[in-house]
Amino acid sequence: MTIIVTGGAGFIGGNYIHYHLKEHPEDRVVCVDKLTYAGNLSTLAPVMDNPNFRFVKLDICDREGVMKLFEEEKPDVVINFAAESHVDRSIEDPGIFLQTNIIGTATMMDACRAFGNVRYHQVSTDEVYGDLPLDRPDLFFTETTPIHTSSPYSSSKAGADLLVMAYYRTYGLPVTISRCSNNYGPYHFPEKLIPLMIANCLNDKPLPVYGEGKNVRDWLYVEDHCKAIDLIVRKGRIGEVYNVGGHNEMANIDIVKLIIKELGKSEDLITYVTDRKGHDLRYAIDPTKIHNELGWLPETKFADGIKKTIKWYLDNRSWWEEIISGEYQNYYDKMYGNR
Ligand code: NAD
Ligand code: TDX
Repeated sequence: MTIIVTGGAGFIGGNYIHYHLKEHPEDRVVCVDKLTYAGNLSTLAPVMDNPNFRFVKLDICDREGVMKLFEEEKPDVVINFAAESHVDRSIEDPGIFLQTNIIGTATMMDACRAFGNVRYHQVSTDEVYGDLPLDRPDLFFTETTPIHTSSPYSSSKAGADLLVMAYYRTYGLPVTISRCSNNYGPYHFPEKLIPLMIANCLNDKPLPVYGEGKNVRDWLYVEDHCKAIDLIVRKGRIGEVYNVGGHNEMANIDIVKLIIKELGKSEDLITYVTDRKGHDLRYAIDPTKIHNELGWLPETKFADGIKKTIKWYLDNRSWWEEIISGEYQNYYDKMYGNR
């Protein structure tokens, strides 16, 4: 089968492509990516010479280009990872989030409709459910939790999810949606909490913790997310939403302290900075549905996953050093300079 993976030069899409070509070497994988600041071709270097892999530099909002690609490739499946993904950037400038995350999703689904109702999977996020209070550890997001977003990013992802369900109901497009908790692992762009803290620690730079560092995220090793998506695409029920998460909630400050300890640095590096606007307090996924229906369970424990991740950043310094020495430095100065 031929599968179009959008956003494959990014963190999760890139890991997905590596996973898919390893698990299903008989499939043809076509990666569509605009190569924004978050897209890195070096992430795909290990598969560039694979005859079953093709990279196409293309914006998912480019209707003509997308239709032409569908004509050429006649895909059986589309998995849409492409998105503007960073909450802080969405607070600074929401426009591109609406464009890529909503218009891009509609464009990909229109192409799926135009070419015989191609199977479509939308990679969404737990952030569409908003947040949970810190003092109610008994509460979790289920697939029926109401959409209740906080940031321009999560609102754009929620808008996309609503469109996906509308295309299912109105046109019968065969869709599924996965809503995953925070991922970590190799190829994670160093603007996000875990890779940013690893990179800063290694460079003995201050570790900027928002607010008091008490906000809680539910962390999942990226390969476990990739396995869940592959299962949903092959065995999931059409028209359904599946939450993906591994019951691994941690406060930000505890993650930062753990990274400091693993790297043998001092907690004096921790710097508390102005909180994120509208900062979600706690995310926590209830993964019962995907476990009961598809037998999915996370395989990597956080204690092992974080060690593997830190080792990857130590072994692949050139991957992230190149990023933080370029245009990203301007972003960093702007976001953290006067915080
Ligand atoms: P990322 O920012 O690392 O990668 C996004 C990729 O999409 C980049 O390669 C970028 O070049 C590409 N892209 C952006 N705009 C594009 C466009 N208009 N056309 C084509 N390509 C475009 O993001 P990520 O962390 O890998 O997230 C992937 C998906 O998973 C997103 O949809 C995100 O909402 C979702 N998600 C992420 C997490 C997480 O913890 N990172 C958790 C749950 C869900
Ligand atoms: O410098 C920082 N200091 C800090 O305290 C950064 C970058 C983050 N934080 C905090 C904010 C959050 O509480 O760490 C937590 C995690 O922040 P991010 O890595 O920016 O992730 P988050 O906002 O939780 O969103 C992520 O998970 C859901 C992804 O970026 C989204 O794409 C995904 O949908």
